[in-house]
Order: sequence, then C-alpha cells, then structure tokens
Amino acid sequence: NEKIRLGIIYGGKSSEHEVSLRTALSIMKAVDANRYEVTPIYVQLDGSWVKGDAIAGQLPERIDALRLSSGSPDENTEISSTGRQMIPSSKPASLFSIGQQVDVIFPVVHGPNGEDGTIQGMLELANLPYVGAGVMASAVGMDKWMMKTVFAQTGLPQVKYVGLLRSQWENNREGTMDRIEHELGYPCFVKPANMGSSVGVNKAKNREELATALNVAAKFDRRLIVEEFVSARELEIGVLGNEEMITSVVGEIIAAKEFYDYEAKYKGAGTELAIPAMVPEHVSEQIADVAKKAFQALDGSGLSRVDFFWDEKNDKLYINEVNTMPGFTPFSMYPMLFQAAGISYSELIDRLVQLGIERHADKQRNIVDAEELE
Ligand code: G1L
Repeated sequence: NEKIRLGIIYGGKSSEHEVSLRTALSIMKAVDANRYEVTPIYVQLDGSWVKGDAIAGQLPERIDALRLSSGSPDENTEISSTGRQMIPSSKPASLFSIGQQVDVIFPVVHGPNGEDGTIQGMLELANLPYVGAGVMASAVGMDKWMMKTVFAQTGLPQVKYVGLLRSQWENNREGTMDRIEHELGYPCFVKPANMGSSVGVNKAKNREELATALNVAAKFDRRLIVEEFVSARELEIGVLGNEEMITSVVGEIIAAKEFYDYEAKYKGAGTELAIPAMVPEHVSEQIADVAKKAFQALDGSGLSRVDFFWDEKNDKLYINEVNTMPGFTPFSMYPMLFQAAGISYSELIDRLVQLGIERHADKQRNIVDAEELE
C-alpha cells in the first residue's frame, strides 16, 4: 500500500507560465495525500529546473510558494506567506536524478519554445511514466497544419483550408493570395500553425486584409494556415483514456466577441460556457464519435479536448482541433465537462495517473533490441 510518488513539472519558458503555476497548485490541492506523495519540479522563466522536496502534509496555499529558487532553503521561506518553509531544500535538478525519486510525472508545461513533444521526449529518454499525450500526439496536436493533414487522411469533416510556408508567402505574395481566393474566398481566417492560443490569428474580408493577416501570422511561425470562414457554434468534448476511451458531455463556448480571441480565451471577457451544450442528440453523438476517431488518429493518450464547429442552419459538423494540453484547473472546460459526466477533478487526476502508468508498462513490452529475441 505504498504511496504513488507523483512529480509535477510546471512553470516553463512559455507565455503560459502563470497558467501553469495555477494549474499545478490546483492539482496539488486535489490529490489525496494518503495515496500520493507530490514532488514539485519548477521550470523557471529562464528554463532552469529546480526540484523541491516531496510535500509532506501541509500543501502550499499560495502560488508564490511554487516559485522555487535553487538558492538556500531560506529563500523559499521568504516567499511563504506564513513564514513557514513550505518546500524546503530546493535544488537544481536534472530529469535523470528526478527519475529515482518519482514513479510518474504530471507535465503541466509546454516545450521550451512553444513547440511541443519536447518535454515528452525528455521523459521518454528518462524512461519515466508520464501523464498525457506522447511525443507524436503532442507534436501533431500543436501544429494545426499537420493536424489537418491527419484529419483529412482519417476522413474527418473539417473546414476547407490552405497550408503554406512563410517563405512561400514572402516569395510569391500575389500568387499565394490568388490561390487562397480561388480555394477559400472571403472571409477567411489566417493563423500561425503552431500556437495553442489565438495569438496572431486574424479574419480577412478582402485581399488587403489578407495580406495584413498573413504578415501578422508570419511573425509567429514559419508554418501558416488559412481557413474558410463558417458561421457556426463552437462545441467541445473531453476524451479520457488510452487505446480505449470515454467521452464527456459536450460543452459550448458562447462568445460575445466577433470570434473566440486571445483576450476572450484567457481573460474570460465576454465568453460564457454552457455545460452541457443545448444541442440535439444526433449532434452530441457525432461529436463523440468524431472526437474518438481524432484521438485515435493522433495516437492520443490520457486526455484530449476536441473542439468543433457546428453550423446549425445546415446541420454540418466540422472538427477544429485536438488539444492534448487543455486548460486544467477545476474551472477549465475539460475538467468541467467530466465533472458534468460524473467524474470529479480528483478522480480525473487519479485516472490520468493510472493511464500514464499503464501506457508506460505497455511500452515496456516492446522488444527494442533484436538480441533480446535470442
Ligand atoms: F498531463 C496532461 F494531463 F496531459 C496535461 C498536461 C498539461 C493536461 C493539461 C495540461 N495543461 C497545461 O499544461 C496548461 C494548459 C496549463 C498549459 Cl499548456
């Protein structure tokens, strides 16, 4: 009846540093201290790693207690509100030493440059079990262009799109816009391929706006996507599992703004959630079916939030994207969708940890060296 030693990696160099801290704190508070021993692993803004001691008994109350520094333990005492040293003797850390001290890792962090699969790749090299998507699903899930290619190959319904490189745009501006106008028309959405959020996303209603939107998107990534505009409701569903999976109820994002933009997404300005979404049963059934197929096509594991557009007038459903690292505080869409399906936040974490351990065990079955055959 040993406790599961759970390492939580949080922070990171990305713009979602603070979101990650809040998420890590939520997870620490939710896990049952009788069954888990939690070790915080903080990735500082400059990219250096600091491991705290396992948290025994009292949990950090404040987010600042999670900002570990690799100096003397006193430094961590100073940032504690109570004056109590919450996470003592933090040290510079490497994954290989951490591997000796934890059984499974919950990575609540993007890769160092926003491209993903990088953290997962490190965890694979360290042969550590971890929660969530593996390298391939994480990487594909972060690249809208590659994701659309996978959806197309799987035969999933999606909006028309054009994928292009920044260099193609820069070397042939008129030809690129001709192609987009011919294949999609206006209005259309221009997006950098690699962003989780809506940064660098713009709607274009004519050729002039298209040129501007392409220039903006090209500041954020070398891979760009242009999508046909559809007037539709935005619906989301949670998927939980590995090779077998379950789905949550369907939720809806009701945006007051012209589209669900960066501000709305992160500040909650003008958006409302409807859980469950008020949609006909055939729509929620199709959403669950397509979401599972998308999860399988990416070789997802653990969890994904799958986002859809539903054109109510024409009763047409389009998959938008699979998010392998969805918002994950108790008030984020994914946990709330499962809450509504009868799975609490703590139970969700339990299941995700088990799924991570199971996937790792299954992988250990693979013969990796031909000599083992003899
Ligand atoms: F490990 C999981 F479960 F796969 C996982 C990892 C990260 C779920 C959700 C997240 N989310 C985040 O890290 C974030 C939304 C706080 C920043 Cl990307």
